[in-house]
Amino acid sequence: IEDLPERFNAASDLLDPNLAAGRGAKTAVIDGAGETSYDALADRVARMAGVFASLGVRREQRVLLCLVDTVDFPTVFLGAIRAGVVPVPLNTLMTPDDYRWMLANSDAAAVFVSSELAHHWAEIAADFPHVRFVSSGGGPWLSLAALIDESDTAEIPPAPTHRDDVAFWLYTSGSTGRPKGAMHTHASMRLTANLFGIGVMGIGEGDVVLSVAKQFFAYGLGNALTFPFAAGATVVLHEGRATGEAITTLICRHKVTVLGGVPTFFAGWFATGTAPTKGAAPALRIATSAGECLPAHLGEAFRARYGGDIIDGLGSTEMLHIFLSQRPGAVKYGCTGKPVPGYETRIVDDAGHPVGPGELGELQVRGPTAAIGYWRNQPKSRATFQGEWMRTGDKYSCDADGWYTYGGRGDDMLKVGGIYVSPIEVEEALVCHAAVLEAAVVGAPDADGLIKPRAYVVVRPGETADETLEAALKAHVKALLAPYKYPRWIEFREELPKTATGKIQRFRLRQTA
Ligand code: 3SK
Repeated sequence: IEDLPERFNAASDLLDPNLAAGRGAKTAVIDGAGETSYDALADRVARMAGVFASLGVRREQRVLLCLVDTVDFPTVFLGAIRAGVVPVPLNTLMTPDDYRWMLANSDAAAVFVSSELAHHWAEIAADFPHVRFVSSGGGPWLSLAALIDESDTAEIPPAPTHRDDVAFWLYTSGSTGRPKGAMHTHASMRLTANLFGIGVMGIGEGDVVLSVAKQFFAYGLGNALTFPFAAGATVVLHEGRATGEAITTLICRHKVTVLGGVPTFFAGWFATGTAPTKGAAPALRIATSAGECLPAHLGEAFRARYGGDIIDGLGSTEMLHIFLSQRPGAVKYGCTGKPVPGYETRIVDDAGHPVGPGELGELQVRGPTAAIGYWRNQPKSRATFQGEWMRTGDKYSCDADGWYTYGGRGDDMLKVGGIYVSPIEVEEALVCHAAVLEAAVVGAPDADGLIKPRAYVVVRPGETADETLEAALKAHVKALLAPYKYPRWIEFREELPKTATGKIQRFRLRQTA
């Protein structure tokens, strides 16, 4: 961190060097609407910074971004940071109830919404009349395009922020309670790029990058915004669902060289035969994977077809990106690799003492990109950020040669397609269905060994536990929660295993799942 100047604005740090290096005419972003050069992107970002002043949004105030992946995302995100305003990208798969809570929790002054997501916000907007709502499509709200057009850049310099000032937040979910807003500094984006994007992945100006994970995730933000801009590369953005077909089309059309994926994506890509041949995607040289452990056969399939490796890694929203990973050219599939240079990790037992080689314990990490804490959540900040060390909540072992292997979560959280799912939240959704007496949810492996939620349900007397009810319960959960959280399998039971004090024993269900 000390190598960065004290006065440091993450938005100008990512864009200005590209202009200084003569890359102004180079394509920075390709999205469904066309190409945006570095010059044009820098202009949009500077105009956007002016929009905040015109909306009356001041430095350090929060603004929420509920945006799909188009050039509007980096425009609003970096425009806010340039102005010293704090952007908070939101998961676009959440429910109106989640959004209402995050708006109240963050005290945001404005919300930027992609027009296709505006229906989630209509009622909320009516209840928060003091908040400015801006839509990519206008409608009843302010129009983002019009605001940018009308904004006078007048060479307004970037806000003179400090490298340790809060630049943006990302919400992250835990097993209980509401999401927590992890606050990240201006320095952290540059540091994740230097340490992992450029340092490990070797992303350079010749690369064309595509991320399956959207920009609102910490993983996608690094893959599809921080790393390509820090390296002067080109990023391809896809606003729709990252289906195998869609990703393959983009890889072939735009000669993608670096793909940011997750295991669920790679599994479907190879299983359905939608992954392109080497001949159709000759430029593809390397991929990353995160979110959950990459089964070895997927890495091997990628290497056999494209020659390069999938670099599996572990990161967290709190650390902003990957801190433990494989290395190109020295990959050992089946484990998560070794600490990324610049980070230190340790594995400790319940008393906080380091464990020996091969022994399981909690993984802790320290490094310069740790969040400075959770917004308005002192107890969870204290529990997670302990001095320089951050508790990951993941169980790991490390062998005598320094390779780290995942051993499960320390809590009951599941990672589904790379996104945290709280079993408790799914259980609560199930039990509010009229037919359900009790429910327990655990993670169970699918055919590729990837974890999905599995529910055990006891029905109320008089209810019929059959396929019709199973389908109804899945639909019920999908309607209440973000859809990826629904249980893929439901097993009806007469009773659930419990302790003497009545607590459901999920570990027993896990043994049979
Ligand atoms: O899931 C991960 O491993 C991850 C990687 C990078 C950034 C954020 C996360 C949660």
